[in-house]
Amino acid sequence: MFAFATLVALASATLPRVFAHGGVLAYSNAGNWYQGWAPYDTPTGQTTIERPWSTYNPITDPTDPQLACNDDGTPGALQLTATVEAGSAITAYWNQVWPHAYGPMLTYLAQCPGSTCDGVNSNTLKWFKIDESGLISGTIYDGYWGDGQMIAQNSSWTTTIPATVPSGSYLIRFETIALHSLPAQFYPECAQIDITGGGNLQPTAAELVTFPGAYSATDPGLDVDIYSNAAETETTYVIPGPPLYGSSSSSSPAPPTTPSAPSAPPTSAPKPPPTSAPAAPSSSSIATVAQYGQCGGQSYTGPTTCASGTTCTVLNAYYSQCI
Ligand SMILES: *[C@@H]1O[C@H](CO)[C@@H](O)[C@H](O)[C@H]1NC(C)=O
Ligand SMILES: [Cu+2]
Repeated sequence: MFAFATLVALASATLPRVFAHGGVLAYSNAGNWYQGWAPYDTPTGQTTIERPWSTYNPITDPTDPQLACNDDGTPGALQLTATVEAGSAITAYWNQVWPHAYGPMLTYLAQCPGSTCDGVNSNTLKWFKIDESGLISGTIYDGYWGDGQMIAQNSSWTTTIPATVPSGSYLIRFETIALHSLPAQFYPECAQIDITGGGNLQPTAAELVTFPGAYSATDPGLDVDIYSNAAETETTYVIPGPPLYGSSSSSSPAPPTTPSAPSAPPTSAPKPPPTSAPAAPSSSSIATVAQYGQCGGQSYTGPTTCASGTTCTVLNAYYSQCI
């Protein structure tokens, strides 16, 4: 009997936690809705502005070629391209409800040679960062992050295409990085856009990076143990990647030295009550969650019993974790 229960626990613990991960499923710009690639449907017949991708699992190796666009970079057979006005806002929608509230949000552009990104391998491009949000307030351990804001914004992120970007064919790469476990988890996705009405500020050499290449596992913003004692008081976080586009250009006005006040995080939002483990239907169905695994949160239906020595702790309404 004991052996059987142990077996059940092991089997449950090794099930893929598909619903703890995901990617960008759709985009919107200027009132247009663009359904994204569906990674678990047959590729045949799919037509979308998003580059194909194949799994909800995160990338955890910064040298993985898939870090560029979550695939080998080849466009789909019926690849579309959205026309996007420089200066307009484009929104990427992740799975509802995105589970990871700790880590930065980043958006990059890469211009393709020639008049289309069709057929262009994303690993050959130079990328520049046009948007980033790291630790907005509080501490590394339990502060309000770009990722938390993404969740609060309908699990979506909106980036404005800088009006100064030259017109042309680009890949836009939205990325959320999750720091709740090490190694850090990267969730990048790319879409093809033609930027119109642009300006003439080329990114500087210092602002241009490749994927892979832009990140290293030892970057201070990636090699972060958010559960360390130091993290409980640390309020500074260094966002990985190159300096923001426009920030190092001599021809552009110096950026303000004080960051504009971030929109106030919902500090007074009532904390959800601690997840009370629902009564187990029978004693033989108890599976335990390993340290740093998910054990609760809205719409979570997996095991809620933490491995001995760890406690199920509410991180936010959507995510409780064995710590
Ligand atoms: C929230 O995101 C979903 C897609 O995940 C979208 O269909 C819906 O319109 C969005 N709601 C708002 C208010 O933007
Ligand atoms: Cu996940």
